[in-house]
Amino acid sequence: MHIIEAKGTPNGRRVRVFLAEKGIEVPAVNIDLRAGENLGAEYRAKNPFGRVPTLELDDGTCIAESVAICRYFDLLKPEPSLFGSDARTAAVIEMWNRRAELNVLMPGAQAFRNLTGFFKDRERISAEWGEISEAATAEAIGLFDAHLANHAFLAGDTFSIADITFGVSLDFFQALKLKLPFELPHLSRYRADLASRPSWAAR
Ligand SMILES: N[C@@H](CCC(=O)N[C@@H](CS)C(=O)NCC(=O)O)C(=O)O
Repeated sequence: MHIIEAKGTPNGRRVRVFLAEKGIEVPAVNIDLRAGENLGAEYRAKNPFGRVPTLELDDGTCIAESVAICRYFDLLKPEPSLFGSDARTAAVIEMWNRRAELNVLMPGAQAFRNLTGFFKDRERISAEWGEISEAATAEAIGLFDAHLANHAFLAGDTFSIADITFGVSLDFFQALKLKLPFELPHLSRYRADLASRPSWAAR
């Protein structure tokens, strides 16, 4: 079993932080996104969407999508629970994880791709769409900050997959210097708490 990934990418880091929380080690096979290794026939046979990470099992099964990979390991090793172990907790975690993916990670990634032109050799980009996406991400982050005023973590008192999605996205966007409200007060407290977890060093 191994994970095909590209160091420095946020989706790969989501899986790596999750595995560190669980205390699970999985070997990595790194590929070069800049060189387009993820777009070649060999990789697309494993993941036709050409994105990383992909978990390749010993029986040849390939599992892509970061959350699907995390769920696989969560079922193999349920403790500590990062997806919630009762109906109410699991639903609240799912709600926040989807909010983090759909309202922060996705538009922020669009801002990154369209403002920096990092993949302009392989996709059409629009600076205007980048700006719209950046503004949408900033607006969503404000809603997260307000929620964090009264909650230690997104789903309440305990750390979950939703915090991995949200916190890893913020770290990535800050490193890229996207114009987002990183200094909001509750967000700053929350991010300091995330950074103090040993798992947060995972890349
Ligand atoms: N929904 C996927 C997204 C995967 C994704 O977009 N990965 C990025 C790196 S973080 C990628 O492979 N980019 C390469 C490209 O777009 O060519 C997941 O959750 O894993």
